[in-house]
Amino acid sequence: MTAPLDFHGIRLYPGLIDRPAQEALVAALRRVAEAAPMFHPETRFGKKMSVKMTSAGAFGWVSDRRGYRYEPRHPSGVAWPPIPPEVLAIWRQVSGVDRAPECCLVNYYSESARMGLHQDIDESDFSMPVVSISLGDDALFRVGGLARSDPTASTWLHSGDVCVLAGEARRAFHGIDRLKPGTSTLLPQGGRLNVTLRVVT
Ligand code: MD6
Ligand code: FE
Repeated sequence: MTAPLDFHGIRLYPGLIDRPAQEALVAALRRVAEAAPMFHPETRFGKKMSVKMTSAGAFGWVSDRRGYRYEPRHPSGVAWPPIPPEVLAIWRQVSGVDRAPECCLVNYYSESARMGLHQDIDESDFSMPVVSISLGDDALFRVGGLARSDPTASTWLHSGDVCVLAGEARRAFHGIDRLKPGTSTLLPQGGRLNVTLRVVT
């Protein structure tokens, strides 16, 4: 495995996952979504998010009018399915920590979906990294600093790229400004899947 690039403090592994492995990941994520169907979360202000989400693992990330939080069950009441082994293998390859992830959040972006600038700060141990996997269409990823008003830098994430938020960058603001539709043939219906892995407790 080649050394990661440093993008604004984030470790970026361009093209870490080859096409056959990407296809295996998509198949595994489809099985996750069969057990725990994707849904459009609402923000605590009652506005639907543009991405659809589901999770695997001991905890899933949910958001509704009560706010956002980790929950041990899908909104339907079923337990989240286990994190697929193909996904765990990527965590072991890049995370640099001995603990296993407890949440595998799966986000689906249609061509018009986006993700506003945010921090991942709902977890209790910030010495544990967040690992993120991109599948499908290219996405413009923006990364800033620890304050929302800090300067930001942007880069395109491609299918098969993996990034790791660790150390100083663990709590950096980040978001997805837009997709570039039609840039990948991985997902027959187009769009983009993003998987983020986290230790929650
Ligand atoms: C996305 N990513 O790539 C959104 N969070 O669709 C994230 O929100 C993210 O890429 C934590 C760590 C890495 C990420
Ligand atoms: Fe995030």
